[in-house]
Amino acid sequence: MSIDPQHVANVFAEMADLIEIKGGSEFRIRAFRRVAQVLEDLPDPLEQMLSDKTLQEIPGIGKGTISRIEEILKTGSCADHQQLRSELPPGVLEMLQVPQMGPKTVKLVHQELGISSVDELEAAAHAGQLAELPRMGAKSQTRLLNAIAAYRRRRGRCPLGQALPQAEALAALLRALPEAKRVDIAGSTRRAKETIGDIDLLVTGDEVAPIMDAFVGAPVVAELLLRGDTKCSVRLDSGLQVDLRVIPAESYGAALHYFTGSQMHNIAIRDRAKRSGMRINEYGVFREPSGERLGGASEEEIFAAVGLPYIPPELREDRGEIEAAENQQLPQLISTADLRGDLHCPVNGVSSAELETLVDVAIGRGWQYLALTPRFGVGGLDSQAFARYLNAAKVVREKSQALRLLIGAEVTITADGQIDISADLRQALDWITATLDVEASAANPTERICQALADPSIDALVYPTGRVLGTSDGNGADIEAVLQAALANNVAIGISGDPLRLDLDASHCRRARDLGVRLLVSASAHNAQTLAQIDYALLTARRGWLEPDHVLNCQAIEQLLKPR
Ligand code: DGT
Ligand code: CA
Ligand code: CA
Repeated sequence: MSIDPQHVANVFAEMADLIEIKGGSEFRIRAFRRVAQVLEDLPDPLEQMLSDKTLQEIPGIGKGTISRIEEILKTGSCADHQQLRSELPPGVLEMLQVPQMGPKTVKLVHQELGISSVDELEAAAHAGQLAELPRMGAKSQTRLLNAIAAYRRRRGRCPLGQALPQAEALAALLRALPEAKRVDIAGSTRRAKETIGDIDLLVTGDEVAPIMDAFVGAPVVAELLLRGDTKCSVRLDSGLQVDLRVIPAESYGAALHYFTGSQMHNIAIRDRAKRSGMRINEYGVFREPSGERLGGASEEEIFAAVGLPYIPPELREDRGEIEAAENQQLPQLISTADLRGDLHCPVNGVSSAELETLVDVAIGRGWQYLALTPRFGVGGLDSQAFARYLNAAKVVREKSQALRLLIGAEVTITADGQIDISADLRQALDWITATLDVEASAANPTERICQALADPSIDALVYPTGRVLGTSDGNGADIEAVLQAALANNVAIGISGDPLRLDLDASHCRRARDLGVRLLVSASAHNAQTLAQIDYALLTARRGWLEPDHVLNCQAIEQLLKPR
C-alpha cells in the first residue's frame, strides 16, 4: 500500500491528546499537534519529502520527529505512542471518539469522576453527575447523551473515502495474481454508499487456494476471521472487515449482481424474474420449473433476463431505478471525463510554488479551469495573509496558459446572515463560495443561510449541511429551504469529496436535481494531493442521479461565471 500521511498525522494527534489527558508537557502537546498539522498539509508526497530530506526543512520537524515518522511508517506506531497508550485505560481513548469529547473533557471526567469508558460516561450522564462538573451543565449533559447515541449508531461503519482506497489496494493485490482472472469490488463500496459496513470482494479464477493464501497473507490483514471453501473473511489493521468470495466463471455475473446489492434492489429484481417464470439467485438465472440455466456469467445477462438495460451500481437501491430502466429513463450519469474543473479549492498553503503544483495536477487531470478558494476570516487567512495569497495567485494566473485560474475565496456566513468581506475584496475576486461556520452556528441556521444566499456576490454554497461523518450531524439547517433559496438566487450547491463530509449527500443531490438547483462536484482540496478526493464527490453525485447538465463544473467557463 502507498504511504498514508494521514495515518502518521493521526498517530501524532493521538499522542498529543494522550499527553493532554495525562496532564503532561504543554510544549510536547503543541509540538505533536503541529507535526500532525504539517503532515496533513504536505505539498509533496511524504515518501519523496523523506527521501529528498525536504521534510526536515519544515519548521517544527526535527530529527526526533523524522525518526518517529519512519518508525510509524514501518510499524504503524512508535515507542512513545505505545508507551502513552499503555499508561491509560483503553476506554479513555475510546471516549475521545465520541463527538464533543475533546481531550480536555476526557481529562476532566477521568480525573474528577474516575470515568474510564464510554459506558461509564453514559451512566454518569444519565445519573446527572456530569452536569455538576465545572464548564459542564444540564444542557451539555443532554447533548453528550445524544452524541454517545450517534457514536454508537455509527461505530463500525467506515466513511467511503477511507474504505474505497483499502478496497482498491486489496483488489490490486489480487489482480496481480496469475490465478485471478477477474477481481471486482462489490457491496456498498461499489454502490458508493457514504459509509461502509464491510468490504466485499469477488474473484474468479482457476484455483481457490493460492488466491485465498495471498489475500490472507496481505500485509494489511490483522486477523483471519473465517476461511471456507469459497468465502474468506479477514479484519484489516484499520479495523475494517473484508469478505472475499471466489466464484466460478459461469456464475460470476450473478454473484457480482447479488453481492453488489442492495438487498432491496435484489429482492425487486428477483420478484420481477419470478413474475416471468424465472428464478434469479447468486448462481445464475434459471427457467422455472425446469431449472434450465439461462445465464449468469455477466451482470448484463441478469438485467437482460428481466428485460432491463444495465443499471449502474450507484443506483441500485430500489429507489425508482427499476422503473426508470423499464421506461428507458435511466440517467446518463456524470463521469470523470465530464468534469472540466473544480470550483471549490480551500487551499491551506498559498505560496506561488504550492499554487503552481496544484495547477499542474489540475492540468494533468485535463481540466480547463480551477477556482482557488482559501478560507478568508474565521479559521482561515487574515487580511495580511490573504493579500499575500492574492499576489501569489496573480503571478500563477499570469503563467498559467493551459488552465484558467479563478482567484476566489471561501467566506463564512455571520450570525446576521451576511458574509464578512469588504466591497473592495468582492470586486477583486472572480469566485466566492460561502459556508456557515458550524463552530459559531447555533441559532437560526436556515434563516442565516437563506439570507446570505440573496447576496449576489456569492457563487456557491459549500458544505451546505456542515456535517462531519461519524462526528457531527451538522448545522441543523432545513436543507429543503436552503435548496429553494439556492434555486431562487441562482447559487450553486457544492458536493464536497472531503472523505469525512460528502456534503451535500446523495439523497439531497437527487432532490436538488429534481428542483433544478445547479450542483458543483468538488474535491474541496486543501492541497495538490487531495485533489483526487473529487472521485468521492463524483460517486456521491452519481448516487444522486446527476447528469453532466446538472453540474456546474461540467460546463464551459463562459457559461458559469456571473457578471460582476
Ligand atoms: P454494508 O456492508 O453494511 O455497508 O452493506 P452491503 O450492502 O455491502 O451489505 P453486505 O456486506 O451485508 O452484503 C453485500 C450484499 O450481498 C448486499 O448488498 C446484498 C447481498 N446480500 C447479503 N445478504 C443478503 C440477503 O439476505 N438477501 C439478499 N437479497 N441479498 C443479500
Ligand atoms: Ca459490505
Ligand atoms: Ca459483507
